[in-house]
Amino acid sequence: MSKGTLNRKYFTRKNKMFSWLSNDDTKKKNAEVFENVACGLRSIYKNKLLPLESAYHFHDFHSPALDDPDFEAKPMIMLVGQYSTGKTTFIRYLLERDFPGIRIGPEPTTDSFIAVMHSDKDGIIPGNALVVDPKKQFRPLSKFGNAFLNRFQCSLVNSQVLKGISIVDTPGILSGEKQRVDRGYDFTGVLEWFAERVDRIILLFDAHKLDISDEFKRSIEALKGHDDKIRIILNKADMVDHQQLMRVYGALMWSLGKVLQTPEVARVYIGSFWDQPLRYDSNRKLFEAEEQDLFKDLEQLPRNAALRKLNDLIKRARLAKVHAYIISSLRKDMPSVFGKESKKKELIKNLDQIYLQLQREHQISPGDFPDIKKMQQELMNHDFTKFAALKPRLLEVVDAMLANDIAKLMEQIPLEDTQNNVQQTTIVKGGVFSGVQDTSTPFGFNRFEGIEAGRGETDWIVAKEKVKYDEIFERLQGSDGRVAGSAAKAEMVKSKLPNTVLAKVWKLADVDKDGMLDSEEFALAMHLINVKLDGHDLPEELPVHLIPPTKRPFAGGDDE
Ligand SMILES: Nc1nc2c(ncn2[C@@H]2O[C@H](COP(=O)(O)OP(=O)(O)OP(=O)(O)O)[C@@H](O)[C@H]2O)c(=O)[nH]1
Ligand SMILES: [Mg+2]
Repeated sequence: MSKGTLNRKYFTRKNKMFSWLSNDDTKKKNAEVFENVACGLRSIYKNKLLPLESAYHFHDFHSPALDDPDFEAKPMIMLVGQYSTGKTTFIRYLLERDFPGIRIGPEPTTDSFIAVMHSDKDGIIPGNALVVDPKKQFRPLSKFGNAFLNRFQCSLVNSQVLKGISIVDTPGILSGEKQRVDRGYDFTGVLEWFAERVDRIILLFDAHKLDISDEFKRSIEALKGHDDKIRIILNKADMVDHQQLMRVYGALMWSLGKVLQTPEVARVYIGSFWDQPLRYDSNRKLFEAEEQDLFKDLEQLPRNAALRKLNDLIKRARLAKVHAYIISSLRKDMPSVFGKESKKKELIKNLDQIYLQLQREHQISPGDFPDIKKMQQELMNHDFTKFAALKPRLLEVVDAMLANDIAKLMEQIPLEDTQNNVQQTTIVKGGVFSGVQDTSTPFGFNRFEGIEAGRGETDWIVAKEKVKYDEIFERLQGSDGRVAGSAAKAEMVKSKLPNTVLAKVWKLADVDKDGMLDSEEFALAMHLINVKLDGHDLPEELPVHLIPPTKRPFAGGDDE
C-alpha cells in the first residue's frame, strides 16, 4: 500500500470518528438535561440557600456567592502537561480546525491560559475584559492579578464540538523553572482554580520524550483532591515502535504511581491525537481502540456535569448549615457589654470545643465541619457582635430544599439518562460507535476485519485458504465425503480454544445442520477459528458473505 493511500485512509477514519460530535440528537438531548437541571439549581440556590449564606457571612469564609454563569457554564475540559506534549494539537484534533490564537510547535509555544469556547463568530477576548464579563464564569480570576490577566484569554470558535463542551488550553510546564516566580503569577494557584471547576483534567505525556520534571510533579500535586476528574494520555505514541512503547508505558505507570499515590492504577489512554500520518503504524489498532474509549468518556460529560453541579450544591448546602450553627453559637456566647475582645480570643482558641458541642447537639458528622485552622484565621478578622443569632426558619428552608427540590432535580437526571440509553442503542451505532460500526466507509472500526473480512466481495473469502484446509479434510473425512463430529473435534481442539467457543464455531459452520461437515463447511470452521484466534469476536449468526456459495439461498448465480 502506498503511503498516500495510507494517509487518506487515516484521514477518513478520523473524520468518521468524530461524527458523534456532530450528532445533533444525542447532543441536543444531553444539552437539554444539562440546561433543565442547571436552571432548576440556579433558582433553588437563589431562593433557598443564598439567604442562609448571606445571613452568616458564608462568602467571606468559604467561597463567593454563585452567579448565573456558574450554573450555566458548559462542562469544561482542561489540558495539562509539560511543553510540547501536544495539548494544543489535541484541541485542534477535537475541533478539526484552528482556533484564534492557536500556536503549535516543537518549542514552548502556548504562553497563556486559553479558554476555547463557542460563539457564532470567531474572535478573542483578552483576560482583563474576560473577568469583568458578567456572562462568563471567570470573574473570580481577577484575584490573580494583572500578570496573570495578560496571560489569559478566551478564544471564540464557531464549532459544533464547543456547543457541548468548553476546553481550556494551558501553557506547557517548563522544567527547571519556578513557575510562580518566573511567570509573575501564581501558576499552580490558577491551575487549582480551574481544577476545581472543570469536569475533566487531561494530563498529557509525550511517549517520545517521557520525563516528568519536578515542576510538573508539583503541578500534579496541585490537582490532588480531583483525582476522579483526571484522565491520562500517553500522546505521540506513533513516534515509537512497539517495543519502545511497552517500555515507555511501563516507565510512565511507575512514575505516576509515585506522583498520584492513589491505590488504584490510573487509566492511561495511549494514542496519537493529531491529523498527520502515523510514523509507526504498527499500533494503529490499539490507538483506535483507545481513542474510542476516551471519546466515549468525553461524550458523557454534559450529562455528568449536571450531576456534578447537583452534587456540589448539596455539599455547599451542608457546609452552609454547619457554618450557620458555628457563627450563631459564637454570637450567643459573646458578652453584651464588657470584655468583648478577650472573649472573642477565647472563643477562637476553643473553637474545637464548639465544634464538638455542635456535633453532639445537631448530630452532624465531624467530616462536615470546615477546616479548623482556616476558620480560626478568618474569624480573627470579624466582629462577633455583628454576627446573627440562629434563625431556624432559614435552616428549615434549606432542609426542605435538600429533601424535596434536590430530589426532584435528581429524578430528572436518571430519567433523561434512560431515555438517552434508549437513544444510544439506536444511535450509538451511528454516533459514538460510528468509528466502530461505521458502515458507510471501509474505515470504520474493525470494518472488513475478522468476521467482516470478505463482505461485499464476489469470491467466497474462505476459498482463498481452502486448499490448505482441504488437506486436513482429506485426512479426516469418512466414506461419505464428510467429517463426523468426533473427528472434527479432535482437529478443532488443537486451536486450544475453549469448548464453548468451538461449539459456537460448529453451530455456525454446520450450515445445513446435518451434524457433519462437508469440505466447504469444514473450511469455514477453520476460517472461523482463525478469526477468533486473531482476536475478533464471533457473531450469533453467520453473515451471508461467509455462507458457502453452494448453500446460499439463491446460490445459482454464485456458482463458479
Ligand atoms: N508525532 C506526533 N507529534 C505530535 C502529536 N501531537 C503533537 N505533535 C507535535 O508536537 C509538537 C508540540 O505540539 P503542541 O500542540 O504545540 O504542544 P503543546 O503541549 O501545546 O506545547 P506548549 O503549548 O508549548 O506547552 C508539535 O510540533 C506537534 O506537531 C502526535 O500525536 N504525534
Ligand atoms: Mg500549546
